[in-house]
Amino acid sequence: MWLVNFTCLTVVWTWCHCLHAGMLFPRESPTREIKELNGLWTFRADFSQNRNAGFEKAWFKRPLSETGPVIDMPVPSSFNDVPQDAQMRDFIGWVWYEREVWVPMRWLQDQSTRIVLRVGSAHYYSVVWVNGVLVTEHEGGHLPFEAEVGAVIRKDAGIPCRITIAVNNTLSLNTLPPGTIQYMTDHSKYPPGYFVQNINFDFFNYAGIHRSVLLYTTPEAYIDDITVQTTFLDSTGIVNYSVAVVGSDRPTVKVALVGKDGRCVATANGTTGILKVAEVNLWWPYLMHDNPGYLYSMEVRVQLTAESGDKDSYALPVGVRTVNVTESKFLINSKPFYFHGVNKHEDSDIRGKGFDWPLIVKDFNLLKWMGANSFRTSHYPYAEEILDVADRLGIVVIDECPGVGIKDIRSFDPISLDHHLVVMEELVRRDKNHPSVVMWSVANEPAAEMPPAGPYFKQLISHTKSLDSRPVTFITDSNYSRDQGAPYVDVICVNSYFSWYHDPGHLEVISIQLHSQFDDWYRKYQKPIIQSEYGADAVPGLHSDPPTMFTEEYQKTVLQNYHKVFDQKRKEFVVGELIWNFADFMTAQGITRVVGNKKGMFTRQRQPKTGAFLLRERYWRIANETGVLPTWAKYPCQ
Ligand code: BDP
Repeated sequence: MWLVNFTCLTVVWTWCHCLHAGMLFPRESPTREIKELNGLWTFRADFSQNRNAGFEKAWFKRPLSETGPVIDMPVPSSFNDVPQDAQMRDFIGWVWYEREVWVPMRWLQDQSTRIVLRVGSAHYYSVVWVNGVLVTEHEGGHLPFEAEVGAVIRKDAGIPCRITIAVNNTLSLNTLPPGTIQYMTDHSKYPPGYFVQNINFDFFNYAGIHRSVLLYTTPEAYIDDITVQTTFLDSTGIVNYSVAVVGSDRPTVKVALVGKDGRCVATANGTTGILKVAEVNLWWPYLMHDNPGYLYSMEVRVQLTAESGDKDSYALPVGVRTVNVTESKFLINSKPFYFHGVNKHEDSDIRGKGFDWPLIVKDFNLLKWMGANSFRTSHYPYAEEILDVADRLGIVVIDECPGVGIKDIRSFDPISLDHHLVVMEELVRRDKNHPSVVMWSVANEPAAEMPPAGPYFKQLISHTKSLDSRPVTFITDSNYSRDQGAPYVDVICVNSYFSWYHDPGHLEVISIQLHSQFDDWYRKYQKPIIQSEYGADAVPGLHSDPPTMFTEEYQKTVLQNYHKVFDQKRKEFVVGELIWNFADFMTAQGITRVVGNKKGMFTRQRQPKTGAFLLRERYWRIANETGVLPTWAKYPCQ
């Protein structure tokens, strides 16, 4: 089918290769430069009947403005809400982005400079050309991809370099998240060729180039990847590292660990090794220590011989901490950790899922204000920059892949599984070094009761464990006795909406149902449990007493009823509570959504509802009770 026939594009690479190995976040260093390509790009949506005109007429071969009308489109941003046009908002198919850029002469003249084009993320399927030459393709939103483009650019030195990116947002049974295209063939009801995109997840399928596009350089012999794993023994921190170097057979690798005060605390040589740090400053979560989020800088230098100067250098932030799970506890640095946090979305007015620093900083300020110590990246990986901030602030993260809405039995086939395995590899490769990331989530609310779910999740979870030592979970809404995936996870994460989707309006049943939920799951699995979602919609400004559904009072009362049970069960085996949701967010239109999902503690514009104040009191109280709250952070203090 034309909308999703991505594979026909695959070609034999002659010019450049896709990078399958390391995916270090681009950082400037004495040997690396970055040129950001954010700003206004030229844009056209392909409204042709088969959505394939761009490929048939080779729009990538010439400037986009020469093949038809174009409009301005900001990058990064979702395209949907930017034009004043309902057709664009709900567009399905290929959209085309283009930007011309001057590449610095010195990059081109020095033949040994590698020039890499990197897209932070684009949703969903992307094809990239430079000066009309195909340089890479990538399947999946939310994760970065890149291609080495020096050879292509050098061929046409002297003219600006033209970057064309075609992005297709069509979801099929084998994409993550899955979806289906439905053609409406009853011509008494629909015009010829009419189709809709069906999805089984509850957020708007925003699309476009969502994160930064960069050109960056490395030397020809370069640090391709770094992996660290940390632990500690008494007061000594231990950092096991390995460095992958490409472009040199026997490189000399020197590693130094530098503290916040600029003092070097450990050194080592070689592509693998151990750094030992006396009197280590451990990485602690926010509100668990006087000095949360302590990061060392691991400075890696590569020389071609022991005598030569630095060929390449890269500084990786490193937090020294451990994560362990027992039958009833989640331990960080061997101390019990209780998640009092939120589920989020990358979502805001106009930009949709587009990366936006003011929004990100505001959200972290709100988390700190609330006394939240954690969030889950529901329902897909968030921007790397967000994880960097979480590392620095000590906010703990459950890192989720886009395995959301897997409800159709046909999506449990080998093609989907293969792709799901690749996505987990890309996710772990990207996020493995972030101390804030304490657990991987492989999916949200899959149809775990279906027979194929068992083998599917067994393989997915064991593959994820083979990539990294962190605990792995998936998020369930199934009954404990029918869940095919739970036997393989380290922590049970349960979503439930008592008195909302079940027994709507009956607040009085929350307590009994929540007790049963926890006791049933624990009896069956003896694993720690996180309430990974709970909540109720509240239209801001809507009030009623006694509480009725959709009012701020009802939302608050649902939370209070849940909290009473959490307070009993957290003395036993419940290790966390994550509210659904941090803020209101956009969804597809439907009769259960009033301009989006309104379960936020904050509005979409980040103003607090009544529930936000309730959670704030609670989270600071919990932090106080643990007895480790630093002196600077007593509530209410700010
Ligand atoms: C949960 C889903 C979440 C939804 C939420 C809701 O995991 O994505 O937004 O329900 O309906 O089951 O509000």
